[in-house]
Amino acid sequence: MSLISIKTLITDTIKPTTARWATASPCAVTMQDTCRQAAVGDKFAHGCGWADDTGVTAMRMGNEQIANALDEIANLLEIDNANPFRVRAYRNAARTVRGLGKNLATLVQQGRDLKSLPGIGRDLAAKIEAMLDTGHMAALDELHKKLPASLEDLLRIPGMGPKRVQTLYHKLGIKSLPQLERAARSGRLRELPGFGSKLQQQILDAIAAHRVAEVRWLRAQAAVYAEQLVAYLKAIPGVNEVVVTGSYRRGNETVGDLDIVVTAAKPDPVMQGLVAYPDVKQVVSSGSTRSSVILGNGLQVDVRAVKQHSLGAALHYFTGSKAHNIQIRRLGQKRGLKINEYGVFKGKRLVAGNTEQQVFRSVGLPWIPPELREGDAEIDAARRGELPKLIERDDLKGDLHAHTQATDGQASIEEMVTAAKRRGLRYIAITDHSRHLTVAHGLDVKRLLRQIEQIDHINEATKGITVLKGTEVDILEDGALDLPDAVLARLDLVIGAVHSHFQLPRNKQTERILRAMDHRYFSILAHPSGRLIGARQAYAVDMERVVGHAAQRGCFLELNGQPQRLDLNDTYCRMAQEQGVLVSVNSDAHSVAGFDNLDYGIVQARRGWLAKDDVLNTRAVNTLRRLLRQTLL
Ligand code: DGT
Ligand code: CA
Ligand code: CA
Repeated sequence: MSLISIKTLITDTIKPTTARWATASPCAVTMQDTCRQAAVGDKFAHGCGWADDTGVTAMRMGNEQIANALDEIANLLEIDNANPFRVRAYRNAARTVRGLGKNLATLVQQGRDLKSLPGIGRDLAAKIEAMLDTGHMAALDELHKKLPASLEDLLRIPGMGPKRVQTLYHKLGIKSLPQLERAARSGRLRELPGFGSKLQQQILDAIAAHRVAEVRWLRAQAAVYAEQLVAYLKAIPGVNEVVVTGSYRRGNETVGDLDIVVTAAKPDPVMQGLVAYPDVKQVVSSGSTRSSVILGNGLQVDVRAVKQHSLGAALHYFTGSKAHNIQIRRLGQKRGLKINEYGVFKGKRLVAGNTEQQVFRSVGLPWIPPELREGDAEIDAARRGELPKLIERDDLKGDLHAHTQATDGQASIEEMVTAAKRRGLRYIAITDHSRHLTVAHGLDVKRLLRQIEQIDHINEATKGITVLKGTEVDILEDGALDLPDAVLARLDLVIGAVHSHFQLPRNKQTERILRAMDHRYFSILAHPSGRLIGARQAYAVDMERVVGHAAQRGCFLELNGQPQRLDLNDTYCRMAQEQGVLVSVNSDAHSVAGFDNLDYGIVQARRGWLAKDDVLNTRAVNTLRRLLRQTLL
């Protein structure tokens, strides 16, 4: 298992169905510069922020950092045996902050009273404002003094929530991973309530995996930090371009570090500005044109300053992938060209390097989108003139997967519909959970019928967007659906989802899913592999059969845009495309901010070579309705 930072796992291991990154960053950096400008503009309006001891610019706390601090307080309080109501208050506040469609700092600046937000009283409002002001939350600093820092390492172990850490700490005095490992080996854990031998083995496995694991970050998680640093670097006098390259620009699901290319009149102020960035915890190396630092959360950042005439070559080189670069360099060699991060050279003469287009043109290729640069098939496709025209966010006409307060969402139907409309969507399907998923307060027949009626009323009163009636119905162990036909018949679409029995043998799991797909009202298979990146493996399933069956039966597969799911992965997207199965790029939003997931879903679809026509929800609503009707058996 790859290890995502501590903060991801804390809440997901407790309740994987409400993946914490579902509503990750309220303004994610996407590949489009326009979006980046807009997002950064909203987030970094001047005049407020951390003490600016660099003289370069002031920086601001994002919602994500505040939510992380609130969650951390909740975890530490719980470990500290605090009153459960207090713990819950912090956790609810973190949820509110994370699901908020707007930047908190901006709200405060506009004079909004934070107490008007759900779950935020006077005390929490003051704490949040203090954090916006100083970068710290005193309550968290105090807990850090009171409890050993190594306790937080224990939370990284899958299956280990604050409650279990509390038991370990108070009953056995365990406060670090080595102590935990010793206790697990000696069998002492089994004496504790809630610690069976299965969990004991799980802990040993996780500790072993942890030792060799490479620390990686969800791309969406790194985006928050990338955006802030980009805005900071852009404000340094003399700086022109600041681009995050590497796996981040290629849109990988996870990133090992951030690789930033900067062009500037002179490199010195860039290097000095970087090491003076308030969130730098450690300077790994600092040179005249390249430096590496580690941020407060442990994320490494490599920054290179290059001359303007090398920008294209540097972008190409540092975007990678390594495999792609090697192939391009070989093509260059065949033409007597040397290609490196400074440019394309014929002998000593620089022949290209200003733009990426020039670099590609020098080896006879059109520009290749970063998401395709994995050294698989993109160079052949480019040579043959067969690069796909990749889907873009604006191609999406609607979203077919969203939750409301009726189950585990945070907003009402009306709020979700308004937010979807504001995002430029022409339709949105409300797909709350079904009764089997009790942790999410799933809808039974009666409640779903009431929701159907409610949606009819909302549709009558709403212009510019159509609300579709749906469900995310549990696929039961035997492949039956969790709601009766009589109610499914009244919906516009039925999304089937596996939320239980992840451990079935491969053949059984596959048969279970195929049987569900054969249900007469089945429309879309949700998050087909069931993985949670960094926290849970995909269940064993024959995805080739699933895709083949979808093609035969005539139903659709979801690409779930939650940053921790991104499920379908890129390979399965291509498999679906080859079989002619339309993919639905969905947000699975649990709050108004959750529509950001569409951006992440689109990046993943692009990595899967999908074009507009390969995606179901690029269709206008009437065509969509026709396609959905065709899935009925
Ligand atoms: P990551 O950080 O593990 O998520 O993945 P990348 O792709 O961002 O890898 P990283 O940070 O090691 O390097 C950034 C880019 O720099 C990489 O995608 C391609 C380029 N690069 C790094 N090392 C080499 C190399 O040895 N040869 C070539 N041709 N390119 C390299
Ligand atoms: Ca990297
Ligand atoms: Ca790097």
